[in-house]
Amino acid sequence: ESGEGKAKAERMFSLMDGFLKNDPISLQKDILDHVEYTVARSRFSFDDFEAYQALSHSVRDRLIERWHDTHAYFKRKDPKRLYFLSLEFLMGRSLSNSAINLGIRDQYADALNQLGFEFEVLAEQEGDAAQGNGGLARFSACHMDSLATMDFPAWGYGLRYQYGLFRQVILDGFQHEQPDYWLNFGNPWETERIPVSYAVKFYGTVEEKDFNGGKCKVWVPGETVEAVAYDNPIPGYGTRNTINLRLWSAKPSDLYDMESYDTGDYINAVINRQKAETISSVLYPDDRSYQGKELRLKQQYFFVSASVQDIIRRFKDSHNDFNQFPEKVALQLNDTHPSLAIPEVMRVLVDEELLSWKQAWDIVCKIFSCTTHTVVPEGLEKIPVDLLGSVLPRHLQIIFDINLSFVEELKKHFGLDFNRLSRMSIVEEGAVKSIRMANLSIVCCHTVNGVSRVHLDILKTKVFKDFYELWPQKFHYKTNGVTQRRWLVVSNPGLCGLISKWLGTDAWIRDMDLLMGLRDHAVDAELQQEWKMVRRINKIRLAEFIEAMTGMKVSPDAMFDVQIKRIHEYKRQLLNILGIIYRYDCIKNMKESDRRKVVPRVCIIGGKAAPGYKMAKKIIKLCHAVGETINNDSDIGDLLKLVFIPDYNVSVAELVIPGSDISQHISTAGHEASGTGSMKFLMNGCLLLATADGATIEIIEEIGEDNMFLFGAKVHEVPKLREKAQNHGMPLQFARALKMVRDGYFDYEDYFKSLCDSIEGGGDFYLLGNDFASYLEAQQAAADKAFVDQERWTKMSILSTAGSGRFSSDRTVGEYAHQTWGIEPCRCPF
Ligand code: NBG
Repeated sequence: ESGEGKAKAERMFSLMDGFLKNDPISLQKDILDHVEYTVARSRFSFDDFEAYQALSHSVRDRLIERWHDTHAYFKRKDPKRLYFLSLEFLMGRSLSNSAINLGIRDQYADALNQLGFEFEVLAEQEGDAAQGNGGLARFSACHMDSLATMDFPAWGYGLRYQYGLFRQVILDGFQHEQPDYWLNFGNPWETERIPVSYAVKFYGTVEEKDFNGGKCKVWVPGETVEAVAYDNPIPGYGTRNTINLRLWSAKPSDLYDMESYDTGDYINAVINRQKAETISSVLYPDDRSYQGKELRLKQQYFFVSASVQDIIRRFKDSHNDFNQFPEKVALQLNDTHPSLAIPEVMRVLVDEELLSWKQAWDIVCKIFSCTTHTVVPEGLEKIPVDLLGSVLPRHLQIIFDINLSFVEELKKHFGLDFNRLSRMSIVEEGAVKSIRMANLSIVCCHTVNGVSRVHLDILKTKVFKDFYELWPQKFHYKTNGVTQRRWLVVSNPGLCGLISKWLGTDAWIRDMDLLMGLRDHAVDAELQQEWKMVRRINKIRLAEFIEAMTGMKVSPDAMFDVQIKRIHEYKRQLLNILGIIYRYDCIKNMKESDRRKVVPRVCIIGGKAAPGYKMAKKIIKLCHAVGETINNDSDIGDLLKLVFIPDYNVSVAELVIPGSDISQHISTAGHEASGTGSMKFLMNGCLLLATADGATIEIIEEIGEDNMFLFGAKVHEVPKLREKAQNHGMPLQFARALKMVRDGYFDYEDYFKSLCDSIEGGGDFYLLGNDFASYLEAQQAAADKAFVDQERWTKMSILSTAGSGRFSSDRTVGEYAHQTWGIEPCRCPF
């Protein structure tokens, strides 16, 4: 630094109190200051919500301090950075997670106590940030936490939706969707960065200009929208590093078009400008189908363009040679949603930075990697060429050019195998000519990652078979993980304390493999006793929550049997419900003496259905209809209850998972790419009832088949069984349960008809009939029996937690960093 700069910095520092202090008095003063000056309430009178606001601002101050230090340090060290691009981040609440990662949750709790407040109560005031649908979006959130904790120089980039995932309201057993205007109550965790904004262009035409004796392309846009940055600090645990999740919000651009103003219709011109904001207004609520909508395309390009501009600006701040770009930048595409980043980087490098096509393509091929989260070809995104050409004319040209060289390469490799060429081409011919975003990604990314071992097998042998034959070296997998900070430390403090006590350390919070140490104590009577106690307290908490949400009283002595996740036919909530009907029918027809042997169960189901997904909505209604009958049947009493938890989201999961005895992950084998819900349950010592699908196959390797309840067809058996299902009848018990639905035992028989037909008339694609007998077996012979023997059950529970270390997202992120991104930790000194 120059002498002058240094003197100025010293003077600034002398004016500060030094860094923020975390003793109880300083924290109290801080909170009260925020009550007075930020929330603008009097220190002498404020309620829980206002206290929450003040508290979160006080936490945020500490985050910002570390954020600054981290980024100054990154700037100084200039390491290769990872940019994680995702259209969805399902972050949930921030307060507890941030305070815990900063290592000052207990200090805050003390400080608040002295002010007459309780930390947990205030934490309940926070709404969920639901900027995503399901697994893919939690993947982003867990990765951010692990990236920060492991000191990786990383940034997250996404879109700041005004409306997150819809709220699910149940009326008479039917799902209704309500908008989630989550910003209504403010969002203390974000910082708007007005100066960090970029113009994003749409529509218009591409013109050719003479340049340096040659030609160059100039895109003349028809519309310009401003992208403004909102920064969300992500603190690591046990480190000063605090990284950034930068979400873009759309604002009308300053570059207004003169024409509309000149026509004199000022009011309409202003209103039209305002429409720019719709780009970041709402999250698409489907997690598996893409309709090729214009708004969706604009969302994708909007966040990609702003992010790429930001990344290139940061690079150019300290470099002037683009050949160094791949040494400094890794771009990770979360599924194909951000894959427009590929033609966008090409466009910027060729049209704006004036690199040659070849130079640019070499760079692009070194920086991109992607992860895919789907197993079915129907899940892959396609954008109609007409639409893309109208919204992003220059990008369409670039994609065509990329495809041209790609097809040439294919011809060299495979000869004139036109079937193969047409399957692999980035451009799909047909009634609607479209761009296949997955093909574009594979062509350009140096690595394509699956999310579990079996998922990679499916990609190699089915979905991307052709590509695998061409570029086997590109295909890899990194089994998913979840962050133990949120899914154990935040959500299950009781179990956490117990684990640390028995391991003699809390180092497992940064190193999950240490949990294996619990194996030595799995049959220790004292640990078993304490373990049961903690789990019981969690069950009581869950029972209270159920009563508050649904008015239903359930006994914590019963077995809590849980299935919470998006509602999908392949996830087979219907199998679960038919199993419940079967159980109900059995109990109803039982002799009194047999009844006494029944293990009482509370079956808990929760999850949202995409608003346009009719079958999924029928499954929700069926669950309610069956629940209505069972729960009000005096013959059944407490032996069986069926609860649907409405509006499932991250914070509901935090409460339900620690209180579950058994959890179901029962997709038809070969359909769940990984499944991460199961990992959260596993960590919390909840036993899994599962099919051998996705990452469950790897969970079995860690904890052994004996410690879970496994059933159903295996991945390789499914195709044959499907053929058989077309021609064979259903097993008797199954047919009986289904018939009860058909015959109107639960009313609404007309409404449920198509649901029944999808199994009986439609060839039972998801093999419910086939797996039913083994499902019941797993439920009765295994689960019920094991539950009665609490000693064995508790041992299985402890061994589940003990074997969950491999399913930490720290392990996953470490593998990505090392094998895919080529980045190193960059730890900011304290
Ligand atoms: C989901 C898969 C899950 C997987 C997560 C995270 C989407 C679109 N896909 O099996 O269904 O665990 O992604 O990889 O959310």
